[in-house]
Amino acid sequence: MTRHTILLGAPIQTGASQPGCIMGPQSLRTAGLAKIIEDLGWQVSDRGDLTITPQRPTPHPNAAIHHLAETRAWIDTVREAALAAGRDCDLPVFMGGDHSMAAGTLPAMAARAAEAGRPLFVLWLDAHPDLHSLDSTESGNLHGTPMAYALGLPGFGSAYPANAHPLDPANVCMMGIRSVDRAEAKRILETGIEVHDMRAIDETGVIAPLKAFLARVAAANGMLHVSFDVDFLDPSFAPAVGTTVPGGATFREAHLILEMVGDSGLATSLDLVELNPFLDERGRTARVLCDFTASLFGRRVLDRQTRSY
Ligand code: 6HN
Ligand code: MN
Ligand code: MN
Ligand code: MN
Repeated sequence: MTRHTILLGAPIQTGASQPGCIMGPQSLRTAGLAKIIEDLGWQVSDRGDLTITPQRPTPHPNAAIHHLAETRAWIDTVREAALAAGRDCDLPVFMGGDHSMAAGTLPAMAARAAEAGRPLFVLWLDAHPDLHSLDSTESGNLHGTPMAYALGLPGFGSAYPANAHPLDPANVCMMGIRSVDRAEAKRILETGIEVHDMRAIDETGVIAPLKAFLARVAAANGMLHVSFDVDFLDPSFAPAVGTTVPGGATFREAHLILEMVGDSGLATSLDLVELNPFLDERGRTARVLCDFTASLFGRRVLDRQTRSY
């Protein structure tokens, strides 16, 4: 039976410090994301881009925070549309937008998994753990908060919507981490989240930890959400992101991860976030993201068309 994916754009940039992520979904479309997935034998529907209405500012005791009202509106809008997309296809692709989008997609996929009576697992590919609460963020950039919120950790008060389906930290695996703030480090220890930072990846490679994680997902009949932040990648070949951190995943490491996830057949949803096309070089980063998405959707080297960057 033909498998079906839905592309859903969430042009959010209010969670980041620099503008540009608003163009992320259009850049992925321009790079040919739909056709690339179609060519792999999938049925693809593009549901277009979500929007929010203008918001009146909401104050917060943490004065660093900006665009709180917009972020809340995006969380509500994304969560509802993501849940619908999750019900309507096998593997929705949520095209950000900055990573605050995941404060909508993660709870939505958790709700979807609960409906299906299956646990949700999350593979988090990012330079950052995004474990800030509204109280702990120093930058005030709300793309640093979605994982803390999705886990149901304290520090959000009623500023973000109540999260009815918190993730189990035991079901989260982070790879690529190399920039962690103090409050985030504390939360990693407290929650016991599995974090493979770049030092660990240098020591063990990506294969062993990823295999072990995928085996856990399979054994639990879990659903698997992959949250892919562009800054997971080394900025030398993926420059289109506002929060570059040196020492990221190589093309080969990232490619292998996405192929292994693709081979497992376990992935049930994907975030592509933080692409800032204003910072790209001739569409290079958008094309790299499309390539990795293709790997997740089943493209293998021998099927692969010659391509140059
Ligand atoms: N992202 N921890 C830093 C902050 O400002 O809170 C960086 C956050 C980056 C967020 O990459 O999605
Ligand atoms: Mn992130
Ligand atoms: Mn429910
Ligand atoms: Mn990041």
